[in-house]
This record gives sequence, C-alpha cells and structure tokens, in this order.
Amino acid sequence: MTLNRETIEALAAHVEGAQLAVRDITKITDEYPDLDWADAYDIQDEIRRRKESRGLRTVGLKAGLTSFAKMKQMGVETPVFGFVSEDMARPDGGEIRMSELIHPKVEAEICIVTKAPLRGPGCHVGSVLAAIDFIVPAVEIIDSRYRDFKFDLKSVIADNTSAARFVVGGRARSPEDLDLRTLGVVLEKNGRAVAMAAGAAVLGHPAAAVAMMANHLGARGQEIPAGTFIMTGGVTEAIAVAAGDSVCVRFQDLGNVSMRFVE
Ligand code: OOG
Ligand code: MG
Repeated sequence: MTLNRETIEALAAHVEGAQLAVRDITKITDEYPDLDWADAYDIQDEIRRRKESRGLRTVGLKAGLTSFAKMKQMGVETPVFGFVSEDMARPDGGEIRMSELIHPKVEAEICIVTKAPLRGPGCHVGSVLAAIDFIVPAVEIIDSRYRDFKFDLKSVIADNTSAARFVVGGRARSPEDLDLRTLGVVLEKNGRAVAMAAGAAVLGHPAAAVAMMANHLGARGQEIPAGTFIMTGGVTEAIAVAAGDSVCVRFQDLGNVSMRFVE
C-alpha cells in the first residue's frame, strides 16, 4: 500500500464524482504513478462504501477482462473484479439513457448465482460448479470514467471496472442442463450480428472467472456469500453504442437479452 487513507478517500470521491457528473477524467495513475493493486482495490471498496452509505445496495459482483477478446481490446492481460449496485440494474427490453453515460459499450455475459459461499485461496472450477444455484444471461453496459476509454489496470480497478448498467434477461437454467464452455453467444446491434463467441472464451470456462474472484477476495480477507449474482465477464470485445441503437444478445439455451439506447 502506498497511499494514505485520506488520499484513498479523495480519489474515490474524484472517480465516483466523474460517474455521478457524467464527466470524463484522466486516469489516476498519471498523478499517482506509484499506486499499487491494494490501493486500487481500496479506492473501489471506498466507492462501494460511499454508495452503500447513501442507501444503494450492492446487488452483485463482476469479473472483467476475463476473455482474450477483451484483454486484447483493452491492451491488458489480467482480469479485474468489481461490483454492481441496485441503481445500475435495468429491465430486459427496456431503454438505456445515453445522457446518463459518457461513452457506453455493451458486453454479453454469462452469469452465475451461487447457493453456497466461496472462499479462496484454493478455489477452483470444481468448487465453483458445486456452488452454482443457476445460470442466467446478462448484458453489461460499461462506461469508463476515463477519457477515450484509455486506462491501465490499476486505474480501471479504482473506477470499479467501468461498471455502469446491467440487464439480466433470458431464462435461468440449472448448471446440469448446460455446457458453459460450448454455450454460444451472438451479439446483434440493429439486427446485425456484430460479435460472437462461446463460453470457453472466458478463461476456458466461465466458472474459472468466479474461482479467480474467490481467490482474489480471499487474499483480501473477503468471500463470495451464498446467493451472490456474479457476472463472469464479456465473452467478446465490447461494442460501442449510440442513441437509436438497439441491442439483442442471443444466448444458446438461455434466451435473449435486449435493450434500446435513447437520448
Ligand atoms: C473494464 C471492464 C471490463 C468485462 O466484462 O470484460 C468488463 C473495461 O473494459 O472498461 O467488464
Ligand atoms: Mg463486463
């Protein structure tokens, strides 16, 4: 840890302030080049504490940069972890207001809901499979608070991994009915298929993203509680959207998730 508590709190207020004001900022490592991993996650935890103290419940966890397509798109090689709060949820088939966002992109995500707690170290795909209650599809709308979506890993962690909106849809299925590795996903924008992949794009198996998350949280003295909704990360690269666009993601065996972007 290189930053004192006062600086952690000031940076959390700065980054969350950009989200609330819908204004971009330069990445925080420009000013704090020595900021380390613990500092970055401490800033994110402080943003979560700020939201919860305003009455906004945390309703899920997310892994990001878990597919090769995403890592390549953003020029990074390590997954990151964040959270989603209740104000970020939008209904399936609903509208997403562009005026509340800076430069949103959509991602297709396979999500896992747990029925037992997961605690690292030592958590692996098998432990995660044993703890799955059901699988459900979602679209995440990410919106980096950093100018032109340009950041390094520590800056994006401090920005709660660009979390902005998410839409859960389709139908929930039991894990015994699915092969998460071969589960196909097609992302359509305005009726055209613009990106596609299978579940194995996420670290070989989406459950591996959850195992990695449990091990990451374990190192910070935290766990994934039973009943947690977890987004395992975009299976393809993220797709930029504009007002007037409609997006529909078709998940094999899990149904569709769709939304429209309006002014
Ligand atoms: C970071 C968040 C990535 C995902 O699913 O890969 C993410 C970013 O690319 O802005 O949520
Ligand atoms: Mg995502």
